[in-house]
Amino acid sequence: MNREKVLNLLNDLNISKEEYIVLSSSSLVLRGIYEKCGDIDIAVTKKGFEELKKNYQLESKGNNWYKINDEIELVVDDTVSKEKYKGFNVQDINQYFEYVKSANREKDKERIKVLEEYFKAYNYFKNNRQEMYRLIEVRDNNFETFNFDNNILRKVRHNLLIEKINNIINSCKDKEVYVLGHNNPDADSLISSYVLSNILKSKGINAHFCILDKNYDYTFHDKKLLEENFNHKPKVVDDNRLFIFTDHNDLQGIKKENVLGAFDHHRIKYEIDNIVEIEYASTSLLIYDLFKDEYDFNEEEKRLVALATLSDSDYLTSSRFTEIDRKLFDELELKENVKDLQLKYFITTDFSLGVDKNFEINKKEYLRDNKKITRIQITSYDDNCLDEYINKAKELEYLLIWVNYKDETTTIYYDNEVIKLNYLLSSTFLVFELLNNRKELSLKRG
Ligand SMILES: [Mn+2]
Repeated sequence: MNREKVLNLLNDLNISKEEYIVLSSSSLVLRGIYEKCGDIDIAVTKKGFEELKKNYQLESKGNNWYKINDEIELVVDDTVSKEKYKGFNVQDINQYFEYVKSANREKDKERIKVLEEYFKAYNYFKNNRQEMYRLIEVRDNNFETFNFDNNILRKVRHNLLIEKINNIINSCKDKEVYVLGHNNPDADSLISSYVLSNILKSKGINAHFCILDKNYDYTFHDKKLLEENFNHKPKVVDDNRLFIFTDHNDLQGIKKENVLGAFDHHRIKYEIDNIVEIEYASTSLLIYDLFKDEYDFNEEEKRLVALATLSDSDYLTSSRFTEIDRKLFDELELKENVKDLQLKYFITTDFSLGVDKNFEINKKEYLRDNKKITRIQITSYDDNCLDEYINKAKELEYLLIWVNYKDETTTIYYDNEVIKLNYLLSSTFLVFELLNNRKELSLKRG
């Protein structure tokens, strides 16, 4: 049987998930490391055994082994070492590996080979922290730059990711933890921290959704969206708590030892040890994807995840929003029309404020090749004021990114050069990449 079959059989099994452990080859199929297994073996506690006796006609096979049906057998045994896998208890993979090696059975030869290959790659990434983070970050579709077979990479990545998530969740056990987005939170920050705090609570963790008592003003471009759609009040706290970060992974002045982990979709800053960072359109969508198999997202949570994703992807127009994101977004079954929501909540630059004021409120500082760059981002439905803003950027020596959402064009001014793009490019990071590539090209030509 394959993974899907194993999952279905386990989900249909009438016993509480805490009272059994999935064993041997079936546990490896569940984790995506083996393709197939003959049947499912589980180890159950005494309590779990009583549960099963009530629900099934068990057939004894001797040595504490029983047959539940043609597909599942159990042993009453509470000495197996276990790991968590998406809400299931599974046998510790190292314990299983030692067992198949020592059992020395003909049928295990192929399996040992598969596991040896798996562990070779697994240990490589375990011992190279940056490589491990890079592997986790790229999702399953972008393995070109790694020196392992794609199939192995997929398995290793999946299990390293599960391990990271488990580490973060285990570090929260028996503690009071505060889930926090970034300063001046936007929709994705608030929604991801709210949803993650609910998920942690469902796992018995004393978690709160919070904001700090400073820099807590909601960012202006999501204010209306949040006011009309998000009526959950975060706890306002000082920074002397235990935190889980969402939607950012820099310390922002918080002590490193106070941060148990982070879930994010921005580049890793290596300021926090336990981090799950993957390139999704929004952190909320990332959290949805990581936990949807083990947490039942309610209608409101799904809608909020969808709204956060709209806000973080310029209403699904930005290059950040990929085909894989689209599939996940569709699963959320948002009932409203995206264009209608965009018209209602997408705040473009208010030109009545005047050019000086807009340069003041839309600027952000970046470091590029050790040079400080101030960038201004303008969003608009026309290019009426474009020339005026280019002149101002020239005068102040700023980088200007002008995004026209009606024509779906972008105009970039930098260093006395105007670049016109016939697509939307609102990420400053990607604009830097584009500028870098142009510099390389002109160097080559020159
Ligand atoms: Mn975000």
